[in-house]
Amino acid sequence: MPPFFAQTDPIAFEGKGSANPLAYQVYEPDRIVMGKRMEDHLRAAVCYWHNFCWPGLDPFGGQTFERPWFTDDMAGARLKADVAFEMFDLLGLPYFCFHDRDIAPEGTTLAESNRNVREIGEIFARRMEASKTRLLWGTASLFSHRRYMAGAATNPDPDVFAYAAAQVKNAMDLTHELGGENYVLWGGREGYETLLNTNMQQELDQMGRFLNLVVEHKHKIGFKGTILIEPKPQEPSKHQYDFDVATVYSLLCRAGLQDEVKVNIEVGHAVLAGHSFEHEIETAMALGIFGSCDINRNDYQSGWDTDQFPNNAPEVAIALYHILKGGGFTTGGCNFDAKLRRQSLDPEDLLIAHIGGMDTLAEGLLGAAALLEDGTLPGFVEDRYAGWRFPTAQRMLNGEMSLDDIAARVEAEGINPAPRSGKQEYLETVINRLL
Ligand code: XLS
Ligand code: NI
Ligand code: NI
Repeated sequence: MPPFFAQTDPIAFEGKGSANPLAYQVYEPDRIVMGKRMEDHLRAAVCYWHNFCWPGLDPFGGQTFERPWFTDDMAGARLKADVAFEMFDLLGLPYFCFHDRDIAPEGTTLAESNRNVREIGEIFARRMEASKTRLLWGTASLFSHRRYMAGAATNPDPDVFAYAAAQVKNAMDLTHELGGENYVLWGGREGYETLLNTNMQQELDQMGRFLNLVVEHKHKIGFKGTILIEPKPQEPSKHQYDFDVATVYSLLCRAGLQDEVKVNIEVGHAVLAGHSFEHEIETAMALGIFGSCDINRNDYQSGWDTDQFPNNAPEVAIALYHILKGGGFTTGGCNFDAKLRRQSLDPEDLLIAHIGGMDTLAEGLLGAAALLEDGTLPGFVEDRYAGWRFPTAQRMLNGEMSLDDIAARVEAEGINPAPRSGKQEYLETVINRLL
């Protein structure tokens, strides 16, 4: 097979100021930042769907990209797998991610679809022997086919629930065999269009059972990776049940799975939910369910999930500051769930987009490390809560004191708290000085 990309040498680090668009300017995998290699901090992944499947359509126009593998058959799927690994090797990034339907066409029966997926899985396994790229996560597309138009796990028809479960089993088994480090569930159509035709309690029960089936299967096959739910508030449904991190946590508690499942937080989805990305990260950290990230950006004006490549290093720095402060990634990483704009037709645009994204992440990582190493910010927060370290405060927190006890103490000691400045503007100047 002739190469798809004109570029044949792996993308190299050339440093800031290089005029070569096909070189990293900041991302240096081996550079040590806070005692750890950049590559190991960021654990970046290339996604299959936006790069190799999306044809460039928008609501008013169809395909803009011409790719030799857009044939909808197994020959095209095999070619696509080869080009995918060609790109992974050029970029030298450590991970990739896929949906079952990204990698192989749907057959006439589920058995045939599963065989197609497994055949491409064998190509992946072979290519992974010679490539450094590993699988960050696999997932199943339970949202594209019309059978899922009213939901997968939350469909009113139990046969759809069963079909989705069978599809997930195949995708999980393949993810496990390929050494995937996580398995993702994004509830594409798990939500509703109108309450007029919806039994919400029934649908939430179904969703809880489905999640438990996934976790039971994970333990049955000995999959050591993390099960992740990816929150998103709307799109495609008017309302999605996995709206944001806090909503997912309530679903997990209802299903008894808060210690089994974590979240994959996407930047653009946080924005659609009316949150900042760092809000979602910090919420997940506080609830003990932080897992992984889909790194992209939304256009702040459009109100859609525009899935653009990240290009704002200070924004990324704040997010990575919260991630590093919380201990960094374990099985998770930064998956570029991002696509080209539909006018970016050239194969090299795929490379340039990832290179720019990686440099933004690397710059953000350096910024996050600067904030942590300087210590002003974390020190200020620690100091702000220092009163809670005293024994009397601890006794209020750990349940040793009742309302009566606390009220008596306030009277006896004449407690009369003096308000302290929150110093927001000062902290904002600290950030601007360091980033
Ligand atoms: C769509 C989601 C999807 C998930 C994987 O908005 O981001 O791409 O990441 O199903
Ligand atoms: Ni995503
Ligand atoms: Ni998205």
